[in-house]
Amino acid sequence: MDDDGPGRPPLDPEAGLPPGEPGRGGRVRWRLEVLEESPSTNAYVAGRARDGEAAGLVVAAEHQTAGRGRLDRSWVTPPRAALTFSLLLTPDEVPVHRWPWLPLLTGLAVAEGVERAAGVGTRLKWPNDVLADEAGAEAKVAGVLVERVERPGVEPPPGAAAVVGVGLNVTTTRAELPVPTATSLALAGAASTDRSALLRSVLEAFARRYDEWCGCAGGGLRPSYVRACGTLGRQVRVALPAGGALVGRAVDVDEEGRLLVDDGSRVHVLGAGDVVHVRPDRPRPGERMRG
Ligand code: BT5
Repeated sequence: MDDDGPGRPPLDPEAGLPPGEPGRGGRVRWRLEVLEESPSTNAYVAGRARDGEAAGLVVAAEHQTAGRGRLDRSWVTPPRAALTFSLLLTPDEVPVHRWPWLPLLTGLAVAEGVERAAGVGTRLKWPNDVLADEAGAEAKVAGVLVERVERPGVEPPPGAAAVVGVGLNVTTTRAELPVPTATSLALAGAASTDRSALLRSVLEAFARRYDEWCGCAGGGLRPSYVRACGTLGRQVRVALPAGGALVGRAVDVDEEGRLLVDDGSRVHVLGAGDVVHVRPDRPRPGERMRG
């Protein structure tokens, strides 16, 4: 991989780890592995989970060749221009109905890590997008894909594992981005595009939010998410899997991570699996959107 130029150094496997005491709350002990190339870090980590790997594995790929989004969509990134990584977790103590919070808390951790390491402010788009401003227009800088992996043969039986995948565009140029609705931290005016520092910062934020979620401390998580979520308070158009759309105001996210949309006659409760996508129905005054 010698065609990436001096602006795209490789990830430093050591510098990518939070120093000293990973996941200070103690639930996660990260072990980072960097692959030069992988079709999909989510698929790779899911395989390791089925083979009995313990929680805390972090796999980052310098180049992901068949990255996956939700609903069989794809995630496209040039070599070393993005962070593409997946985490393996076993949140045994968290009841299944609270699992939909995982992508939300991951988005929040990405937002917090990016703000801290790159100085780029972001907004979350429910359920799994992180948006940044490029030249005054809002665009997707990161996406999250959480998959549940059953592993019946694994001893001791910890139940299902969660694979948490993050794709974050870092130095990707406009010409390299796969869709006009995408942006990168560099295009959004990042103060730093050091991917190892970004990974460390996101892992630190994730460990904190994950501990909150596992501990059911709940306290900070939902209010923090609500503050960071740009979907709330907006008029949205929700594309439904069976076809058709629901138009209304996104009013809240409930205890189970579902989006509440008020269409004027009633409030609809939507899980991530109930929607194809959620788009602003019309921009706010003075606001532009890409694509
Ligand atoms: C997502 O899906 O946003 C989840 C993306 C998760 C990617 C990570 S990378 C590490 C791990 N391993 C994997 O295989 N996946 C995870 P979704 O909301 O379905 O968005 C997919 C859509 O985003 C596509 O249909 C494109 O329109 C757009 N897209 C594709 N590549 C993009 C990029 N690099 N930046 C912004 N948008 C992109």
